[in-house]
Amino acid sequence: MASTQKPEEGPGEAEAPPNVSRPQLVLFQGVPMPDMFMEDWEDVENFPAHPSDIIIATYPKAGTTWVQEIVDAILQGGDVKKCLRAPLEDRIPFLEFKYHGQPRTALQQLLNTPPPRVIKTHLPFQLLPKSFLEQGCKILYCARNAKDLMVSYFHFDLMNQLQPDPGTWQEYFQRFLKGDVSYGLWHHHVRGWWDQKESHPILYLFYEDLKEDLKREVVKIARFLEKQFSDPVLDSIVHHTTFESMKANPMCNYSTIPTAVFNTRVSSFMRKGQVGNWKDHFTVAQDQAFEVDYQSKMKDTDLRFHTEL
Ligand code: PPS
Repeated sequence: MASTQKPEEGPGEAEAPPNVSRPQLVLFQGVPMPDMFMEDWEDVENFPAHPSDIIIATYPKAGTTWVQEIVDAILQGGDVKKCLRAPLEDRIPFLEFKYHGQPRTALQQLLNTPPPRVIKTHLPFQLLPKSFLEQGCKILYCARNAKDLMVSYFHFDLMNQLQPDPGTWQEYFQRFLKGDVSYGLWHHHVRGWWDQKESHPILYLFYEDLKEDLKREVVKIARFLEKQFSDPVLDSIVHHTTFESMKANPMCNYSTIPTAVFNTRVSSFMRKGQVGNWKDHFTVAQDQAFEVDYQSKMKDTDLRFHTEL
């Protein structure tokens, strides 16, 4: 059926990037990865980290953007106006990001920036360039319960033209549990980082904790980054990083991304921002299948998640 909806005009509409097409997943060391990210992979693998670099690592849709904005606000000394200086993807480049057949602009931007740099990645622990570990870089890992994350990832893959087509919700549900999605099995990702948190300077955060008490978590992140703030400054960081503030902020809501990439007519990046939204999507049968699968994949770990608050 033809749509009668007026196309949305985004600021990036006129500057659509080249080579936007949904990728194939390719297996790299057992992890399914978008094919274009793997072009010239040695450039990522050999990234020369500096000890002052800070990594924000997540499985996709776990709260990356949220932690990025909090970290930037903290590093700007709590002066949240400074966070408006550029879109988030320029303030904190996405290490492995790449368009098909194009130069690695995010990586290049990082190489051109003097340390300390803040870097976003979705890589599982075993694929993180070794120099970050050798240099003892601080790493913030944020995890989110798999049920809400799966719903968020499904909607993201519907709208993001740089992700494989998710198919129907039921098809996606099956694929997610098999790990047949970008970055592979959620279970391996969250466990891989959890198992390393005592061996490296890793602060392991949870989306649900941020949602439960944002101020407490901002203090925790600030302490990890060796910063301290007065109560009013903390309050302004918290206000700046609520879901409502971030959804309305074009410097972190990804509205600057061309609609040829993020088709916001399908779904918005800042979608619901909730814990427990999975209940609106999972059928009873899916919930049962999820739980059986979860027990088998997560039985021998002390890593625990909340699926409601
Ligand atoms: S990405 O594409 O991997 O970088 O996405 P990521 O930022 O990890 O995850 C996007 C989801 O995080 C939600 N979000 C927030 N929730 C609560 N508060 C704040 N401030 C916030 N910022 C981002 C965003 O809405 C996506 O979740 P869903 O469930 O889809 O709404």
